[in-house]
Amino acid sequence: MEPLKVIVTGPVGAGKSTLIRTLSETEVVDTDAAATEAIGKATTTVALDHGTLHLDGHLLHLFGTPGQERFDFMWEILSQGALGILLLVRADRPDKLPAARNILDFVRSRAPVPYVVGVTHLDRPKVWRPEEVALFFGTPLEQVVGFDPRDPAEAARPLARLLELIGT
Ligand SMILES: Nc1nc2c(ncn2[C@@H]2O[C@H](COP(=O)(O)OP(=O)(O)OP(=O)(O)O)[C@@H](O)[C@H]2O)c(=O)[nH]1
Ligand SMILES: [Mg+2]
Repeated sequence: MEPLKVIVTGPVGAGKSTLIRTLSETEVVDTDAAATEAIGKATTTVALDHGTLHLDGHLLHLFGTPGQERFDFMWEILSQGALGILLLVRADRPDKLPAARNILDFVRSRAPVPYVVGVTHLDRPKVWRPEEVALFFGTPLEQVVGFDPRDPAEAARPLARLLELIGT
């Protein structure tokens, strides 16, 4: 089975590493290090996450990026050969959507492939609905999926949608 490379990207704390830990069928490689800035959590990805998953007859290799801009050279490296992009954004942090758009534009300029916007933290107060996130990105609503990356029953949903868009 030809592995299909998917890049999981988005701002700090969106849930990229969480998603890969929830879904991976192989031992996850992560590179979380103690956060040196106040980012609302103890650790942050400094290079990449890697995990694998069988989904709808495909073998996916998931590569998670760092969220911090100072590691943007990794966005470049991890974009190479990606066949799909999953951009994660927090529904309760609309102030971070411009940073998310910056990452999406960067990755799509290197890998012009289908993308899905995964909206996390929908259980929190004062959230943006997926419809509003879709409007922000100018993305069709069917490319925007609300889900909880901590929940094994939901975590594969945005990836299933991405596979439909890739159309393999
Ligand atoms: N309440 C809530 N918490 C969530 C949700 N999704 C993820 N989290 C939590 O939010 C945090 C996300 O952290 P990470 O998975 O490290 O985020 P990341 O995107 O890898 O961040 P960086 O590597 O720092 O860029 C974790 O503490 C998760 O448990 C959600 O839908 N709701
Ligand atoms: Mg991470």
